[in-house]
Amino acid sequence: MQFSDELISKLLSAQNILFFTGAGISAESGIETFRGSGGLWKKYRAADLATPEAFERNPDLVWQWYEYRRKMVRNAQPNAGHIAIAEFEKYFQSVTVATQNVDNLHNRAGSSSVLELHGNIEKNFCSDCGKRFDFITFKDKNNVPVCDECGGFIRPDVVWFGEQLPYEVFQRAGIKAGSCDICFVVGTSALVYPAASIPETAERAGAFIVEINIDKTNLSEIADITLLGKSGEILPSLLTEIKNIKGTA
Ligand code: BJW
Ligand code: ZN
Repeated sequence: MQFSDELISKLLSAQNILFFTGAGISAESGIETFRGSGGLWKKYRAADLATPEAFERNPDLVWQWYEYRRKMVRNAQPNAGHIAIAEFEKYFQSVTVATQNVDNLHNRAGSSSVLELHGNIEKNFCSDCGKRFDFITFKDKNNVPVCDECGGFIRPDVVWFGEQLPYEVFQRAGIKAGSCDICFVVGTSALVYPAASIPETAERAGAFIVEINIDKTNLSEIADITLLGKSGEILPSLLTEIKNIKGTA
C-alpha cells in the first residue's frame, strides 16, 4: 500500500501518538461490530441489553448476553491490527490506545497504555456495594451471580447507554488527545458520545487525524486523511513503512 508524502512526513516528526479504536479493529478477530450489516444492534435491541434499566428489569437476560459475548472474546485472538498498534511503541516516544472496545484484545496484543473508555467485559462489580469481581467464570448460567459481601447483583464492568464513562479514564484520554501529534481513528463509526469527542478534541488541538475504516464515517469530514480498507491490513503495512523510515528498532 502507498501512503502519501504528507503522512510519511508527519510520521517522521511525530513523538506522541494516540489510537482511538472501535469495534472494527476487532472485526478481523471474529468479534461482531455493533452497527452496519450483521452488527449486534441489528440482531438485538440495545434498550433490552445495554442499559441499567434493562439490567434492573431482566438481569438474567443481560447476563446470558454477556456470557455469550465473553465466550466470543475468549475464543478470539488479537489480529494483525492490534499487534501492529502494540509494535508502534518501539518507534515513538509515547503511544496511547483509547479504546471503546470491552474485549481486552489491545491488552492481550501487548499494548502497554490502554484506556478502556467503555470498560472491560472480563471485569464485574456489585451493583449495590461496588465490590469488584474480576476475571471470574460463572458456572450457574441460570442464576445471576450475587455479591458475597452484600447479596446485591453482580454486573459486568461495561458502560451502558445513559451511564457515565469512568471519569479518570475519560480525563486521561482527553489529555492525550490534547497533546498528541497524530491521532489514528480506527474501526469506529464515531457516533457514540462522549467517547467520539476524543478525536474531535485532538483535531481542535492541532493533531493530524488519520482515519482507518472500511467505510467513510461522520468523522471523515474532520480527518486529514481517510485510509479506506481493513485495519488488519493497513496498520501492518503502515508499520512496515515506519520501519523502513526509522530503521528496525
Ligand atoms: C472496520 C472493519 C475493519 C468494520 N477494519 N474498520 C448526543 C446526541 C445523542 C445522544 C447522545 C449524545 N451524547 C450522548 C448520547 C447518548 C449516548 C449516545 O452516544 N448515543 C448515540 C448512539 C446517539 N451515549 C451514552 O449513553 C453514553 N453515556 C452518556 O452519554 O452519559 C451521559 C450522562 C450524563 C450524566 C449522567 C449520566 C449519564 C454511554 C455510551 C455507552 C456505549 N456503550 C456501548 C456498549 C458497551 C458495552 C458492551 O460492549 O456491551 O459501547 S454501545 C456500543 O457502541 C459500544 C461501543 O463501544 C460503542 C461504539 O461503537 P463502535 O466501536 O464505533 O462500533 P460500530 O459498530 O458502531 O462501528 C464499527 C466501525 O468499524 C464501522 O465504521 C465499520 O465501517 C468499521 N469496520 N470492519 C476497519 N476490518
Ligand atoms: Zn455487594
